Amino acid sequence: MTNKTRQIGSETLGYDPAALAPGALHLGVGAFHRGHQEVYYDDLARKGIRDWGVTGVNIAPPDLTDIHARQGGLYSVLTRDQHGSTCRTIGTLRQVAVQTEGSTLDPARFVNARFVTLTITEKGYCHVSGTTDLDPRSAISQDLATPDRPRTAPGFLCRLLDARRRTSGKGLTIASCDNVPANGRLLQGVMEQFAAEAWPELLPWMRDNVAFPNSMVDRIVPAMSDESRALLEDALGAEDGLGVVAEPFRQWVLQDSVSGDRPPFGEAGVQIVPDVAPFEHMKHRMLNGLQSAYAELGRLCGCGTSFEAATNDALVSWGKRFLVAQAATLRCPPGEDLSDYGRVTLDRLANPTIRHPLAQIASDGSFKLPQRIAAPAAELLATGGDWTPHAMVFAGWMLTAGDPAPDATGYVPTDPLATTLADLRTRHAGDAPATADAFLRLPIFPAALGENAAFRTAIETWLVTFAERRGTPAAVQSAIAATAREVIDA
Ligand code: CS2
Repeated sequence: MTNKTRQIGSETLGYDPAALAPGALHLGVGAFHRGHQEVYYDDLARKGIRDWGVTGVNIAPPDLTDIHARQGGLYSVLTRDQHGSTCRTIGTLRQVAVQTEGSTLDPARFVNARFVTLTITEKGYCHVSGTTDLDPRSAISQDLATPDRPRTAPGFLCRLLDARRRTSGKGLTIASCDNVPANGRLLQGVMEQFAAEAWPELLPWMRDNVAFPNSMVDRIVPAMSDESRALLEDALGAEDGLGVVAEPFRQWVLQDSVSGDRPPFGEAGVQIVPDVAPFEHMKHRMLNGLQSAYAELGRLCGCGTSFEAATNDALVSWGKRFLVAQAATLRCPPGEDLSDYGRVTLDRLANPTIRHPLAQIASDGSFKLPQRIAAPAAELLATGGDWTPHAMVFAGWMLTAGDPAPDATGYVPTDPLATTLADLRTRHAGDAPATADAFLRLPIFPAALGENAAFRTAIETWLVTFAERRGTPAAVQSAIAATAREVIDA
Protein backbone atom coordinates (compact mmCIF):
# COMPACT_ATOMS: atom_id res chain seq x y z
CA MET A 1 0.00 0.00 0.00
CA THR A 2 1.41 3.42 -0.97
CA ASN A 3 0.27 7.01 -0.67
CA LYS A 4 -1.99 6.53 2.39
CA THR A 5 -2.64 10.22 2.52
CA ARG A 6 -6.30 10.67 1.67
CA GLN A 7 -9.59 9.77 3.28
CA ILE A 8 -13.03 9.75 1.74
CA GLY A 9 -14.14 13.34 1.90
CA SER A 10 -10.66 14.70 2.67
CA GLU A 11 -10.71 16.51 -0.64
CA THR A 12 -12.56 19.79 -0.17
CA LEU A 13 -16.01 19.61 -1.67
CA GLY A 14 -16.65 23.33 -1.35
CA TYR A 15 -20.23 22.64 -0.31
CA ASP A 16 -22.06 21.10 2.59
CA PRO A 17 -23.70 17.88 1.37
CA ALA A 18 -26.22 17.98 4.22
CA ALA A 19 -27.45 21.35 2.97
CA LEU A 20 -28.37 20.08 -0.52
CA ALA A 21 -32.08 20.04 -1.26
CA PRO A 22 -33.17 16.55 -2.35
CA GLY A 23 -34.32 17.49 -5.86
CA ALA A 24 -33.30 14.51 -8.00
CA LEU A 25 -34.30 10.87 -7.94
CA HIS A 26 -32.25 8.11 -9.55
CA LEU A 27 -33.28 4.50 -10.09
CA GLY A 28 -30.42 2.00 -10.29
CA VAL A 29 -27.51 3.13 -8.10
CA GLY A 30 -24.85 0.94 -9.70
CA ALA A 31 -21.21 1.70 -10.42
CA PHE A 32 -22.12 3.49 -13.65
CA HIS A 33 -24.48 5.94 -11.96
CA ARG A 34 -21.96 6.66 -9.21
CA GLY A 35 -19.22 7.25 -11.76
CA HIS A 36 -21.27 9.25 -14.27
CA GLN A 37 -24.53 11.18 -13.54
CA GLU A 38 -23.58 11.68 -9.90
CA VAL A 39 -20.37 13.42 -10.99
CA TYR A 40 -22.42 15.93 -13.00
CA TYR A 41 -24.67 16.61 -9.99
CA ASP A 42 -21.52 17.05 -7.91
CA ASP A 43 -20.17 19.53 -10.47
CA LEU A 44 -23.37 21.57 -10.08
CA ALA A 45 -23.09 21.55 -6.29
CA ARG A 46 -19.47 22.65 -6.51
CA LYS A 47 -20.63 25.57 -8.63
CA GLY A 48 -22.95 26.67 -5.84
CA ILE A 49 -26.14 25.14 -7.27
CA ARG A 50 -27.57 23.47 -4.18
CA ASP A 51 -31.00 22.26 -5.34
CA TRP A 52 -30.01 18.90 -6.71
CA GLY A 53 -29.11 16.43 -4.03
CA VAL A 54 -29.88 12.92 -5.28
CA THR A 55 -32.03 10.24 -3.70
CA GLY A 56 -30.93 6.88 -5.07
CA VAL A 57 -33.35 3.99 -5.25
CA ASN A 58 -32.58 0.36 -5.97
CA ILE A 59 -35.77 -1.55 -6.57
CA ALA A 60 -33.77 -4.76 -6.25
CA PRO A 61 -30.56 -5.56 -4.33
CA PRO A 62 -27.75 -4.61 -3.82
CA ASP A 63 -28.63 -2.96 -0.55
CA LEU A 64 -26.27 0.01 -0.18
CA THR A 65 -28.03 1.62 2.76
CA ASP A 66 -25.57 0.51 5.48
CA ILE A 67 -22.44 1.36 3.58
CA HIS A 68 -23.96 4.68 2.52
CA ALA A 69 -24.74 5.55 6.15
CA ARG A 70 -21.30 4.39 7.36
CA GLN A 71 -19.57 6.65 4.85
CA GLY A 72 -21.78 9.63 5.63
CA GLY A 73 -23.08 9.53 2.08
CA LEU A 74 -19.62 10.27 0.62
CA TYR A 75 -17.61 8.19 -1.81
CA SER A 76 -14.78 8.59 -4.28
CA VAL A 77 -14.35 8.36 -8.02
CA LEU A 78 -10.83 7.45 -9.09
CA THR A 79 -10.13 8.14 -12.75
CA ARG A 80 -6.91 7.02 -14.32
CA ASP A 81 -5.37 6.52 -17.72
CA GLN A 82 -2.02 6.55 -19.49
CA HIS A 83 -1.80 10.32 -18.90
CA GLY A 84 -2.58 10.71 -15.20
CA SER A 85 -5.00 10.13 -12.38
CA THR A 86 -7.45 12.04 -10.15
CA CYS A 87 -9.46 11.01 -7.12
CA ARG A 88 -12.46 13.14 -6.21
CA THR A 89 -15.08 12.96 -3.53
CA ILE A 90 -18.75 12.93 -4.45
CA GLY A 91 -21.21 14.38 -1.94
CA THR A 92 -24.47 14.55 -3.88
CA LEU A 93 -25.85 11.04 -3.27
CA ARG A 94 -27.78 12.14 -0.19
CA GLN A 95 -29.98 9.14 0.49
CA VAL A 96 -30.36 5.61 -0.72
CA ALA A 97 -33.47 3.47 -0.42
CA VAL A 98 -33.59 -0.17 -1.37
CA GLN A 99 -36.31 -2.69 -1.96
CA THR A 100 -35.11 -6.11 -0.85
CA GLU A 101 -36.57 -9.54 -1.55
CA GLY A 102 -38.78 -9.34 1.51
CA SER A 103 -39.57 -5.61 1.62
CA THR A 104 -41.63 -3.25 -0.50
CA LEU A 105 -40.69 0.35 -1.16
CA ASP A 106 -43.68 2.59 -1.71
CA PRO A 107 -43.04 4.67 -4.86
CA ALA A 108 -45.35 7.37 -3.50
CA ARG A 109 -42.55 8.25 -1.05
CA PHE A 110 -40.74 9.87 -3.95
CA VAL A 111 -43.74 11.76 -5.34
CA ASN A 112 -42.07 15.16 -4.96
CA ALA A 113 -38.96 14.39 -7.01
CA ARG A 114 -38.19 17.25 -9.40
CA PHE A 115 -36.16 15.35 -11.98
CA VAL A 116 -35.68 11.61 -12.46
CA THR A 117 -32.94 9.59 -14.13
CA LEU A 118 -32.50 5.86 -14.43
CA THR A 119 -29.83 3.27 -15.20
CA ILE A 120 -31.55 -0.08 -14.93
CA THR A 121 -29.72 -1.91 -17.74
CA GLU A 122 -31.30 -3.11 -20.98
CA LYS A 123 -33.21 -5.85 -19.22
CA GLY A 124 -34.86 -3.42 -16.80
CA TYR A 125 -37.25 -2.16 -19.48
CA CYS A 126 -38.94 -5.58 -19.62
CA HIS A 127 -39.28 -5.22 -23.39
CA VAL A 128 -38.84 -7.48 -26.37
CA SER A 129 -35.41 -6.59 -27.82
CA GLY A 130 -35.69 -4.37 -30.89
CA THR A 131 -39.24 -3.18 -30.00
CA THR A 132 -40.91 -1.07 -27.32
CA ASP A 133 -43.35 -3.91 -26.56
CA LEU A 134 -43.51 -5.26 -23.03
CA ASP A 135 -42.27 -8.84 -22.86
CA PRO A 136 -44.90 -10.97 -21.09
CA ARG A 137 -42.14 -13.42 -20.10
CA SER A 138 -40.42 -10.71 -18.02
CA ALA A 139 -41.12 -9.55 -14.45
CA ILE A 140 -43.63 -7.04 -15.82
CA SER A 141 -46.37 -9.71 -15.74
CA GLN A 142 -46.15 -9.84 -11.97
CA ASP A 143 -46.40 -6.02 -11.77
CA LEU A 144 -49.44 -6.05 -14.03
CA ALA A 145 -51.10 -8.41 -11.56
CA THR A 146 -50.11 -6.31 -8.49
CA PRO A 147 -49.43 -2.73 -9.70
CA ASP A 148 -49.58 -1.42 -6.10
CA ARG A 149 -46.49 -3.43 -5.20
CA PRO A 150 -44.20 -2.95 -8.20
CA ARG A 151 -40.92 -4.83 -8.56
CA THR A 152 -39.95 -3.41 -11.97
CA ALA A 153 -38.88 0.09 -12.97
CA PRO A 154 -41.82 0.78 -15.33
CA GLY A 155 -44.20 -0.45 -12.61
CA PHE A 156 -42.45 1.65 -9.95
CA LEU A 157 -42.48 4.83 -12.04
CA CYS A 158 -46.12 4.43 -13.07
CA ARG A 159 -47.12 4.03 -9.42
CA LEU A 160 -45.08 7.16 -8.53
CA LEU A 161 -46.65 9.13 -11.38
CA ASP A 162 -50.13 8.08 -10.43
CA ALA A 163 -49.52 9.37 -6.89
CA ARG A 164 -48.24 12.64 -8.40
CA ARG A 165 -51.25 12.96 -10.67
CA ARG A 166 -53.50 12.68 -7.62
CA THR A 167 -51.46 15.14 -5.48
CA SER A 168 -49.45 18.07 -6.90
CA GLY A 169 -50.19 17.17 -10.50
CA LYS A 170 -46.87 18.81 -11.47
CA GLY A 171 -45.12 17.84 -14.68
CA LEU A 172 -41.97 15.70 -14.49
CA THR A 173 -39.03 14.78 -16.68
CA ILE A 174 -37.79 11.18 -16.54
CA ALA A 175 -34.50 10.69 -18.36
CA SER A 176 -33.35 7.19 -19.16
CA CYS A 177 -29.56 6.96 -19.03
CA ASP A 178 -29.28 3.39 -20.24
CA ASN A 179 -27.17 2.44 -23.17
CA VAL A 180 -30.06 1.38 -25.41
CA PRO A 181 -31.26 2.90 -28.69
CA ALA A 182 -33.66 5.84 -28.27
CA ASN A 183 -33.77 5.13 -24.54
CA GLY A 184 -36.38 7.84 -23.79
CA ARG A 185 -38.71 6.55 -26.48
CA LEU A 186 -38.29 3.01 -25.17
CA LEU A 187 -39.09 4.11 -21.62
CA GLN A 188 -42.11 6.06 -22.80
CA GLY A 189 -43.29 3.06 -24.85
CA VAL A 190 -43.13 0.57 -21.98
CA MET A 191 -44.59 3.09 -19.49
CA GLU A 192 -47.55 3.83 -21.75
CA GLN A 193 -48.31 0.16 -22.27
CA PHE A 194 -48.03 -0.57 -18.58
CA ALA A 195 -50.22 2.42 -17.66
CA ALA A 196 -52.83 1.48 -20.26
CA GLU A 197 -53.25 -1.90 -18.58
CA ALA A 198 -52.59 -1.12 -14.92
CA TRP A 199 -53.41 2.59 -14.43
CA PRO A 200 -55.76 3.62 -17.26
CA GLU A 201 -56.46 7.06 -15.74
CA LEU A 202 -52.76 7.78 -15.62
CA LEU A 203 -52.18 7.39 -19.34
CA PRO A 204 -53.72 10.66 -20.60
CA TRP A 205 -52.15 12.62 -17.71
CA MET A 206 -48.77 11.08 -18.44
CA ARG A 207 -49.01 12.00 -22.10
CA ASP A 208 -49.63 15.66 -21.18
CA ASN A 209 -47.32 16.03 -18.20
CA VAL A 210 -44.30 13.77 -18.45
CA ALA A 211 -41.26 14.21 -20.72
CA PHE A 212 -39.07 11.24 -21.61
CA PRO A 213 -35.98 12.75 -23.26
CA ASN A 214 -33.53 10.50 -25.08
CA SER A 215 -29.97 10.66 -23.85
CA MET A 216 -26.53 9.36 -24.68
CA VAL A 217 -24.31 8.68 -21.70
CA ASP A 218 -20.71 7.60 -21.91
CA ARG A 219 -17.99 6.61 -19.49
CA ILE A 220 -16.35 3.23 -19.10
CA VAL A 221 -17.01 2.17 -15.51
CA PRO A 222 -16.60 -1.61 -15.21
CA ALA A 223 -18.18 -3.38 -12.23
CA MET A 224 -15.79 -3.11 -9.29
CA SER A 225 -13.37 -6.02 -8.94
CA ASP A 226 -10.86 -6.98 -6.24
CA GLU A 227 -8.21 -5.32 -8.38
CA SER A 228 -10.05 -2.00 -8.78
CA ARG A 229 -11.04 -1.98 -5.10
CA ALA A 230 -7.37 -2.37 -4.18
CA LEU A 231 -6.41 0.42 -6.58
CA LEU A 232 -8.95 2.76 -5.03
CA GLU A 233 -7.92 1.85 -1.51
CA ASP A 234 -4.33 2.48 -2.42
CA ALA A 235 -5.10 5.93 -3.84
CA LEU A 236 -7.30 6.83 -0.90
CA GLY A 237 -5.56 5.18 2.02
CA ALA A 238 -8.95 3.96 3.18
CA GLU A 239 -11.62 1.47 2.17
CA ASP A 240 -14.47 2.88 0.14
CA GLY A 241 -17.33 0.47 -0.43
CA LEU A 242 -19.23 2.89 -2.66
CA GLY A 243 -16.27 4.19 -4.64
CA VAL A 244 -15.66 3.45 -8.30
CA VAL A 245 -12.74 3.38 -10.70
CA ALA A 246 -13.46 4.86 -14.12
CA GLU A 247 -11.76 6.27 -17.15
CA PRO A 248 -11.33 10.08 -17.28
CA PHE A 249 -13.52 10.47 -20.40
CA ARG A 250 -17.18 11.28 -19.84
CA GLN A 251 -19.99 12.59 -22.01
CA TRP A 252 -23.72 13.16 -21.50
CA VAL A 253 -25.92 14.32 -24.35
CA LEU A 254 -29.52 15.00 -23.35
CA GLN A 255 -32.49 15.73 -25.57
CA ASP A 256 -33.98 19.15 -24.95
CA SER A 257 -37.40 17.86 -23.95
CA VAL A 258 -38.57 18.84 -20.51
CA SER A 259 -41.71 18.98 -18.38
CA GLY A 260 -41.38 20.82 -15.07
CA ASP A 261 -37.87 21.31 -13.70
CA ARG A 262 -34.50 20.24 -15.01
CA PRO A 263 -31.15 20.80 -13.29
CA PRO A 264 -29.06 23.44 -15.09
CA PHE A 265 -26.93 20.66 -16.53
CA GLY A 266 -25.46 22.91 -19.22
CA GLU A 267 -23.34 24.41 -16.40
CA ALA A 268 -21.84 20.98 -15.77
CA GLY A 269 -21.00 20.28 -19.39
CA VAL A 270 -24.04 18.20 -20.35
CA GLN A 271 -24.83 18.79 -24.03
CA ILE A 272 -28.51 19.68 -24.37
CA VAL A 273 -29.48 19.07 -28.00
CA PRO A 274 -32.66 18.77 -30.06
CA ASP A 275 -31.70 15.37 -31.50
CA VAL A 276 -29.60 12.80 -29.66
CA ALA A 277 -29.70 10.18 -32.44
CA PRO A 278 -26.45 11.12 -34.26
CA PHE A 279 -24.52 11.12 -30.95
CA GLU A 280 -26.08 7.84 -29.92
CA HIS A 281 -25.29 6.16 -33.23
CA MET A 282 -21.70 7.38 -33.10
CA LYS A 283 -21.25 5.99 -29.60
CA HIS A 284 -23.10 2.71 -30.15
CA ARG A 285 -21.36 1.94 -33.42
CA MET A 286 -17.84 3.16 -32.76
CA LEU A 287 -17.05 2.85 -29.03
CA ASN A 288 -19.58 0.16 -28.07
CA GLY A 289 -19.25 -1.54 -31.47
CA LEU A 290 -15.51 -1.93 -31.00
CA GLN A 291 -15.99 -3.12 -27.40
CA SER A 292 -18.41 -5.83 -28.58
CA ALA A 293 -16.16 -6.73 -31.51
CA TYR A 294 -13.21 -7.11 -29.13
CA ALA A 295 -15.44 -9.14 -26.80
CA GLU A 296 -16.28 -11.63 -29.57
CA LEU A 297 -12.97 -11.76 -31.45
CA GLY A 298 -10.64 -10.89 -28.55
CA ARG A 299 -11.71 -13.87 -26.48
CA LEU A 300 -10.84 -16.14 -29.42
CA CYS A 301 -7.44 -14.43 -29.50
CA GLY A 302 -6.83 -15.33 -25.85
CA CYS A 303 -7.61 -11.87 -24.44
CA GLY A 304 -9.54 -11.59 -21.17
CA THR A 305 -9.98 -7.81 -20.99
CA SER A 306 -10.60 -4.90 -23.34
CA PHE A 307 -7.12 -3.61 -22.47
CA GLU A 308 -5.52 -6.85 -23.70
CA ALA A 309 -7.56 -6.71 -26.91
CA ALA A 310 -6.85 -3.02 -27.46
CA THR A 311 -3.11 -3.60 -27.18
CA ASN A 312 -3.01 -6.69 -29.40
CA ASP A 313 -1.49 -5.74 -32.77
CA ALA A 314 -3.76 -7.92 -34.89
CA LEU A 315 -6.92 -6.71 -33.17
CA VAL A 316 -5.89 -3.04 -33.21
CA SER A 317 -5.20 -3.08 -36.96
CA TRP A 318 -8.49 -4.90 -37.48
CA GLY A 319 -10.20 -2.39 -35.16
CA LYS A 320 -9.04 0.51 -37.32
CA ARG A 321 -10.64 -1.06 -40.37
CA PHE A 322 -13.81 -1.73 -38.38
CA LEU A 323 -14.01 1.88 -37.14
CA VAL A 324 -13.65 3.28 -40.65
CA ALA A 325 -16.47 1.01 -41.81
CA GLN A 326 -18.64 2.10 -38.89
CA ALA A 327 -17.88 5.79 -39.46
CA ALA A 328 -19.07 5.42 -43.06
CA THR A 329 -22.56 4.68 -41.72
CA LEU A 330 -22.74 7.78 -39.52
CA ARG A 331 -24.03 11.30 -39.81
CA CYS A 332 -21.39 13.29 -37.93
CA PRO A 333 -22.96 14.92 -34.85
CA PRO A 334 -22.50 18.68 -34.46
CA GLY A 335 -19.16 19.53 -32.84
CA GLU A 336 -17.68 16.05 -33.33
CA ASP A 337 -15.07 14.74 -35.75
CA LEU A 338 -15.38 11.04 -36.53
CA SER A 339 -11.67 10.48 -37.17
CA ASP A 340 -10.82 12.05 -33.82
CA TYR A 341 -13.59 10.04 -32.19
CA GLY A 342 -12.08 6.85 -33.67
CA ARG A 343 -8.61 7.73 -32.38
CA VAL A 344 -9.97 8.57 -28.93
CA THR A 345 -11.92 5.28 -28.93
CA LEU A 346 -8.76 3.27 -29.59
CA ASP A 347 -6.95 5.22 -26.89
CA ARG A 348 -9.75 4.81 -24.33
CA LEU A 349 -9.85 1.05 -24.76
CA ALA A 350 -6.08 0.85 -24.35
CA ASN A 351 -6.34 2.43 -20.88
CA PRO A 352 -4.29 0.07 -18.66
CA THR A 353 -6.37 0.90 -15.58
CA ILE A 354 -9.70 -0.08 -17.11
CA ARG A 355 -9.38 -3.82 -17.55
CA HIS A 356 -12.97 -4.32 -18.59
CA PRO A 357 -13.63 -8.08 -18.70
CA LEU A 358 -14.58 -9.07 -22.26
CA ALA A 359 -17.01 -11.65 -20.88
CA GLN A 360 -18.87 -8.82 -19.10
CA ILE A 361 -19.14 -6.91 -22.38
CA ALA A 362 -20.23 -10.10 -24.21
CA SER A 363 -23.10 -10.53 -21.75
CA ASP A 364 -26.57 -9.60 -23.04
CA GLY A 365 -25.24 -9.72 -26.60
CA SER A 366 -28.75 -10.09 -27.99
CA PHE A 367 -29.56 -6.64 -26.60
CA LYS A 368 -26.26 -5.10 -27.76
CA LEU A 369 -25.38 -6.51 -31.18
CA PRO A 370 -28.52 -5.22 -32.94
CA GLN A 371 -27.53 -1.53 -32.66
CA ARG A 372 -23.76 -2.00 -32.42
CA ILE A 373 -23.14 -4.46 -35.28
CA ALA A 374 -26.32 -5.55 -37.08
CA ALA A 375 -27.85 -2.16 -37.99
CA PRO A 376 -24.61 -0.76 -39.43
CA ALA A 377 -23.96 -4.08 -41.22
CA ALA A 378 -27.36 -3.83 -42.93
CA GLU A 379 -26.58 -0.27 -44.01
CA LEU A 380 -23.16 -1.27 -45.35
CA LEU A 381 -24.75 -4.11 -47.31
CA ALA A 382 -27.23 -1.67 -48.82
CA THR A 383 -24.56 0.86 -49.79
CA GLY A 384 -21.85 -1.57 -50.90
CA GLY A 385 -19.66 -0.65 -47.92
CA ASP A 386 -17.08 -2.70 -46.03
CA TRP A 387 -19.15 -5.26 -44.07
CA THR A 388 -16.52 -8.03 -43.75
CA PRO A 389 -15.55 -6.98 -40.20
CA HIS A 390 -19.19 -7.27 -39.19
CA ALA A 391 -19.49 -10.78 -40.62
CA MET A 392 -16.42 -11.72 -38.56
CA VAL A 393 -17.97 -10.38 -35.33
CA PHE A 394 -21.17 -12.29 -36.05
CA ALA A 395 -19.17 -15.48 -36.61
CA GLY A 396 -17.30 -14.98 -33.32
CA TRP A 397 -20.57 -14.42 -31.49
CA MET A 398 -22.30 -17.45 -33.08
CA LEU A 399 -19.40 -19.66 -32.08
CA THR A 400 -20.00 -19.06 -28.37
CA ALA A 401 -23.48 -17.52 -27.91
CA GLY A 402 -25.69 -19.66 -25.69
CA ASP A 403 -22.80 -21.94 -24.76
CA PRO A 404 -23.30 -22.89 -21.10
CA ALA A 405 -19.60 -23.81 -20.75
CA PRO A 406 -17.41 -21.19 -19.04
CA ASP A 407 -15.00 -19.29 -21.30
CA ALA A 408 -11.21 -19.23 -20.78
CA THR A 409 -11.65 -16.79 -17.87
CA GLY A 410 -14.11 -19.14 -16.18
CA TYR A 411 -17.13 -16.93 -16.89
CA VAL A 412 -20.38 -17.77 -18.70
CA PRO A 413 -21.77 -14.62 -20.36
CA THR A 414 -25.47 -14.25 -19.56
CA ASP A 415 -28.14 -13.34 -22.09
CA PRO A 416 -31.91 -12.86 -21.92
CA LEU A 417 -32.14 -15.05 -25.04
CA ALA A 418 -29.80 -17.69 -23.60
CA THR A 419 -32.32 -20.53 -23.90
CA THR A 420 -33.14 -19.75 -27.53
CA LEU A 421 -29.45 -19.34 -28.40
CA ALA A 422 -28.52 -22.59 -26.63
CA ASP A 423 -31.27 -24.39 -28.51
CA LEU A 424 -30.05 -23.06 -31.89
CA ARG A 425 -26.46 -24.04 -31.22
CA THR A 426 -27.43 -27.57 -30.16
CA ARG A 427 -29.73 -28.03 -33.13
CA HIS A 428 -27.17 -26.86 -35.71
CA ALA A 429 -23.93 -27.99 -34.04
CA GLY A 430 -21.13 -28.45 -36.57
CA ASP A 431 -23.24 -27.13 -39.48
CA ALA A 432 -21.95 -23.64 -40.30
CA PRO A 433 -24.52 -22.74 -43.01
CA ALA A 434 -27.46 -23.80 -40.80
CA THR A 435 -25.98 -21.99 -37.79
CA ALA A 436 -25.43 -18.74 -39.72
CA ASP A 437 -28.89 -18.94 -41.21
CA ALA A 438 -30.70 -19.68 -37.93
CA PHE A 439 -28.92 -17.01 -35.86
CA LEU A 440 -29.34 -14.34 -38.56
CA ARG A 441 -33.04 -15.04 -38.76
CA LEU A 442 -33.58 -14.16 -35.11
CA PRO A 443 -36.15 -11.34 -35.11
CA ILE A 444 -33.71 -9.05 -33.26
CA PHE A 445 -31.73 -8.58 -36.51
CA PRO A 446 -32.77 -6.78 -39.72
CA ALA A 447 -34.16 -9.31 -42.22
CA ALA A 448 -31.75 -7.95 -44.86
CA LEU A 449 -28.84 -9.70 -43.13
CA GLY A 450 -30.27 -13.21 -43.34
CA GLU A 451 -31.47 -12.60 -46.89
CA ASN A 452 -28.04 -11.60 -48.18
CA ALA A 453 -26.25 -14.67 -49.53
CA ALA A 454 -22.81 -13.02 -49.59
CA PHE A 455 -23.11 -11.96 -45.95
CA ARG A 456 -24.29 -15.41 -44.88
CA THR A 457 -21.50 -17.12 -46.81
CA ALA A 458 -18.88 -14.84 -45.23
CA ILE A 459 -20.17 -15.73 -41.77
CA GLU A 460 -20.10 -19.45 -42.62
CA THR A 461 -16.49 -19.18 -43.79
CA TRP A 462 -15.45 -17.33 -40.65
CA LEU A 463 -17.35 -19.76 -38.44
CA VAL A 464 -15.35 -22.62 -39.94
CA THR A 465 -12.06 -20.70 -39.67
CA PHE A 466 -12.66 -19.73 -36.05
CA ALA A 467 -13.92 -23.20 -35.10
CA GLU A 468 -10.79 -24.82 -36.59
CA ARG A 469 -8.45 -22.40 -34.85
CA ARG A 470 -10.34 -22.11 -31.57
CA GLY A 471 -8.03 -22.85 -28.66
CA THR A 472 -5.00 -21.65 -30.61
CA PRO A 473 -5.02 -17.87 -30.09
CA ALA A 474 -1.99 -17.23 -32.35
CA ALA A 475 -3.76 -18.94 -35.26
CA VAL A 476 -6.93 -16.88 -34.74
CA GLN A 477 -4.84 -13.71 -34.49
CA SER A 478 -3.06 -14.41 -37.75
CA ALA A 479 -6.40 -15.00 -39.54
CA ILE A 480 -7.68 -11.68 -38.18
CA ALA A 481 -4.44 -9.83 -38.95
CA ALA A 482 -4.68 -10.95 -42.57
CA THR A 483 -7.92 -9.00 -42.97
CA ALA A 484 -6.73 -5.83 -41.31
CA ARG A 485 -5.75 -2.75 -43.21
CA GLU A 486 -4.19 0.30 -41.64
CA VAL A 487 -6.75 2.93 -42.46
CA ILE A 488 -6.61 5.40 -39.61
CA ASP A 489 -3.24 6.98 -38.92
CA ALA A 490 -2.50 6.02 -35.37
C1 CS2 B 1 -20.00 -1.88 -22.48
C2 CS2 B 1 -20.59 -0.59 -21.93
O1 CS2 B 1 -20.59 -3.69 -21.12
C3 CS2 B 1 -20.84 -3.07 -22.14
O2 CS2 B 1 -21.75 -3.37 -22.91
O3 CS2 B 1 -19.90 -1.80 -23.86
O4 CS2 B 1 -20.93 -0.72 -20.58
C4 CS2 B 1 -19.64 0.62 -22.10
O5 CS2 B 1 -18.49 0.48 -21.30
C5 CS2 B 1 -20.33 1.92 -21.80
O6 CS2 B 1 -21.42 2.05 -22.69
C6 CS2 B 1 -19.40 3.11 -21.96
O7 CS2 B 1 -20.10 4.29 -21.86
